Amino acid sequence: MRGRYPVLAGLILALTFTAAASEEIGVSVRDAWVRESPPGVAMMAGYMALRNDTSRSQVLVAARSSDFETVMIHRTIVKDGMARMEHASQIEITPNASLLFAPGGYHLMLLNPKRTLRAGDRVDVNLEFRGGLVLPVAFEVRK
Ligand SMILES: [Cu+2]
Repeated sequence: MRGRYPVLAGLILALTFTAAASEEIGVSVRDAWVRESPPGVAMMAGYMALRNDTSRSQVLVAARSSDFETVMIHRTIVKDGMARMEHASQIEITPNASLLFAPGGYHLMLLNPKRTLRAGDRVDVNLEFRGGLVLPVAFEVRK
């Protein structure tokens, strides 16, 4: 099942500005962005589209950024009409599938920024997958 396509797709993605790809793990990210927070709010949410072009499951187990004290993987769920956030210790991306981090669903919870981040700024986040592999992703701060 592991043909040339995942490698080729990885190379093409690596050449575009916002995309990050790792041939080693065959996982890529596009449209990575962080929502700008009002002044004084020490919490931001990060969104992205993750793609697994390998023929096996990939498991995201952690995320880290030197711009934040803490980064957690969260999921917003609505129960009995109330929205709340749940911590996800790991997220599986099934083979040849995409997983969306979007408002109202999965997001990276970025806590206690170490510098002021405004629209247009860049935040570097390392996504860590089971097996010890790390995928660096550049997130753009947007309004
Ligand atoms: Cu959250």
